[in-house]
Amino acid sequence: MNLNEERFFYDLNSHDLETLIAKIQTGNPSYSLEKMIEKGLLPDKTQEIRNRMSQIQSQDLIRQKEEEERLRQLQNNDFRKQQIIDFCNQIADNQKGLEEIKISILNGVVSLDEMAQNLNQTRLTPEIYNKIGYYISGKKQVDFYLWKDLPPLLSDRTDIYFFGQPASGKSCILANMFSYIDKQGLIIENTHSLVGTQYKNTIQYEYDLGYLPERTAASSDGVNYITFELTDPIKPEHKHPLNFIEMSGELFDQASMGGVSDNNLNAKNYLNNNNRKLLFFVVDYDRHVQNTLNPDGNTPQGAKMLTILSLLDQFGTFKQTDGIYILVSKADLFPAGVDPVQYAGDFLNSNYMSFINNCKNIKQKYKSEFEIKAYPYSIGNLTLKSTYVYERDYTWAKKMIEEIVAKAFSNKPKGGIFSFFR
Ligand SMILES: Nc1nc2c(ncn2[C@@H]2O[C@H](COP(=O)(O)OP(=O)(O)OP(=O)(O)O)[C@@H](O)[C@H]2O)c(=O)[nH]1
Ligand SMILES: [Mg+2]
Repeated sequence: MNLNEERFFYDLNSHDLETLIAKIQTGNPSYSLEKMIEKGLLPDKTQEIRNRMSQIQSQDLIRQKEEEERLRQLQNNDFRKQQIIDFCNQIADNQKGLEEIKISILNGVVSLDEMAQNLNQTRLTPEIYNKIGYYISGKKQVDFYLWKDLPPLLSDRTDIYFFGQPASGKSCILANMFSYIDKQGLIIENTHSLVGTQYKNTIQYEYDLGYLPERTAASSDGVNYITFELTDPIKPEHKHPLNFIEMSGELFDQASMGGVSDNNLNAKNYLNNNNRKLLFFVVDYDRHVQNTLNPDGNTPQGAKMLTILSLLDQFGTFKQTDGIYILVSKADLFPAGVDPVQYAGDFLNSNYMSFINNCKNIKQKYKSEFEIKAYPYSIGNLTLKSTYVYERDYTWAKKMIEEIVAKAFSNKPKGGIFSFFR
């Protein structure tokens, strides 16, 4: 034992607790607790040291656990952050649609706040982020009628029908047209079909914000009837009273497969009333291309269109028809650089020849003057997996309005005489 040790052990019991513990904690075997006991450390003091030492040990343990937890949390945060960044980038890369994003957010996969916090590290623009926020909190649901609830069609108007299979783009085309005529100030409202007017206003308003109409619920036999007067853009004194009738694609499919029942195509004798009619057939370009790549075994659009033509023939609809328009929808997906009108025509000629020939036969059969015309149609450029329009296009709405104005029944103000304005 050296001099220092001797001195220390000489008045061992007079050292305070901290000094004793500090000595023990040096790890020097000459100052171990056992050594101190051997040198006469009082039992009380021994016990106190033991208590204090085990307290220190457990505090160390807690601290160590906390540190481990902190590191794990940091790793988790990094992981979480990366998850959010990946989620946002997938949106920016057009891999997620609005509804899918909404479901992920409602299920807590990510939150809007977390997205906002990390936005500047992602490719997602604040504009699209805000659109997602509004979609989740504010987008309205639109109702469709059931046939039984529809008001009768107003007479002395031109009825404009939209036919096409589910998701072919009918509602989007209407939203785009309504938005166009609203912006041009060409619309005079009519409250005869209130739900129809509400539907029109909603899809137009949503389209103006970039959102698309909801798909008509698969289970319902939805139909909408929208009525208003269209002002001729060139001769504003001419007003065209119109009835727009949009049938859900589901109903179109039902009719094309199982024929007509009281519940579907002509439940209200709409199709054989005395109003003049313009018929729009919407052929889904995108679906056609997808089906060519991956055939799905469903009835092709052309075949359904043919069935509908023969049903309309049975109703005598063509006796009142002033025009058949075949719209090749989603024309923004045509190959880059093509002339859209030419391309739509060629596309129909190569793929829908028998439908076109049948239209021509009908025209001959009824010795009608009416025109059969084909147009491409696009509502603009879409992103978010085709659920959001970031750039609106009114080229085709303008063309269709010109067609409608040229063909539709006109209600001249002076003298109140009705005349057919062609
Ligand atoms: N790229 C592109 N996609 C479009 C266009 N118009 C519609 N779509 C897409 O097609 C989907 C279906 O369009 P809708 O207008 O709802 O189809 P619909 O014919 O009314 O369908 P139903 O209500 O089921 O009868 C939209 O949600 C868009 O994703 C377009 O001009 N371009
Ligand atoms: Mg629809």
